Amino acid sequence: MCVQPVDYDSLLNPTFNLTVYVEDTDMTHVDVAYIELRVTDANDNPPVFSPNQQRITVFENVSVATTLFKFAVNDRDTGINKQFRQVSASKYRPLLASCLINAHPLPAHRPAADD
Ligand SMILES: [Ca+2]
Ligand SMILES: [Ca+2]
Repeated sequence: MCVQPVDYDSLLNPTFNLTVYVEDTDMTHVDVAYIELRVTDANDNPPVFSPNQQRITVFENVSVATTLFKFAVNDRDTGINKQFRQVSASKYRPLLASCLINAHPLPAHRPAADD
């Protein structure tokens, strides 16, 4: 019986080998089944900025399309669940709307069992 949820993103090996036994009242009437259970990734982690806050000072005459800062972004999921798109909130700040703030993914992080 499972006593805790399975978290694919913290598993070192996503495959479990299970053995199931069945018997009736005659203890010699026993059978065994084997199950290979493979857990697949769910998109259960959001992309996270690192750092998530940065103070930037620029001259007022900064050129349009100047890269102000490159944020690193990590998502603990894998494959397509790790993909993200860059969304800018700069529509509220017309000056910054013309400047680029880039985000790029960090290398995949697979935490150790004792993380
Ligand atoms: Ca994700
Ligand atoms: Ca996941």
